[in-house]
Amino acid sequence: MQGRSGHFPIDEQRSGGSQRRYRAIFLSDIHLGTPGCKAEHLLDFLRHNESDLIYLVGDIIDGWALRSRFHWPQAHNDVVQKILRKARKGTSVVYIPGNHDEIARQFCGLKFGEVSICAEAEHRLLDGRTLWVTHGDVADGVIRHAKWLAHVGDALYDWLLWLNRHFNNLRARLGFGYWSLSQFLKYKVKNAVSFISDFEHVLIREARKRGYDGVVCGHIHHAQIREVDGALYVNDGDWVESLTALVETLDGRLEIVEWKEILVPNPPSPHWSRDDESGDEAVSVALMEATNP
Ligand SMILES: [Mn+2]
Repeated sequence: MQGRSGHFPIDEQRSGGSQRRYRAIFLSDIHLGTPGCKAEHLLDFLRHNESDLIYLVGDIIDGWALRSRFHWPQAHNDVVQKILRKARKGTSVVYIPGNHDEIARQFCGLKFGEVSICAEAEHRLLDGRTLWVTHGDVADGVIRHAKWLAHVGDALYDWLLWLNRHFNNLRARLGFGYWSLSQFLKYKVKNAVSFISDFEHVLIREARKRGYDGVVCGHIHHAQIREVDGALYVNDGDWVESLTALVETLDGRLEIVEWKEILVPNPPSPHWSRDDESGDEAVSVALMEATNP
């Protein structure tokens, strides 16, 4: 067993070898507050990866889910805490709300602790190209014009994830590995595939119109780096199914990092006040209140 004293012993014991450093890390669709959120995987990722910049590209805290059922285990607190701690130690954190945490959009232009909240951002790659950073739900006509439809889609998706969990418990009992039923269905369903391609084109067109060389987004839970119409389409994935982050390496390459395995099981649980005397608690409470009015 690893130490669980609440003082991040593993971080400190870790020699430089297993820690990676990047120019920027992009995370989205974490969906804290839902049972589907793989907070332990994300925590493990955050322990092993540092960067000058972190972009939180929307759907970080799931206000829709919290409104109907409050689900907030310790690991979800730990994710918030870990990000705030990085911010305090010098990482610039930019939080771009998505549609599930749209309630945070009222705070755009403000700074909470070291976290700036913006409706969208520009990221300049090492080679000078500029990327428009947005959650991506602006491209989604369904959500913009008929929110109830999106909610129905959401309920179906939650049900699918629920089914997926039980299905995989059964697989595990029979000695099979993890296999994502929901991902499988998503890529098989023709409509979903054409929706993904429409989504890409809409965002690329908008990025071009605004004078960017490409876009970084999330929202559709499908990580990808590719050229669309001569521009760069980059999606950082999610922490519900694909467990992916987007990184820009120190030499300016964009990569998708998958974190399907937890390298350090039973991570220590940090406590608010012990080694964090600044206002993290107030910020977390404010964020939780903002998403759960
Ligand atoms: Mn979204």
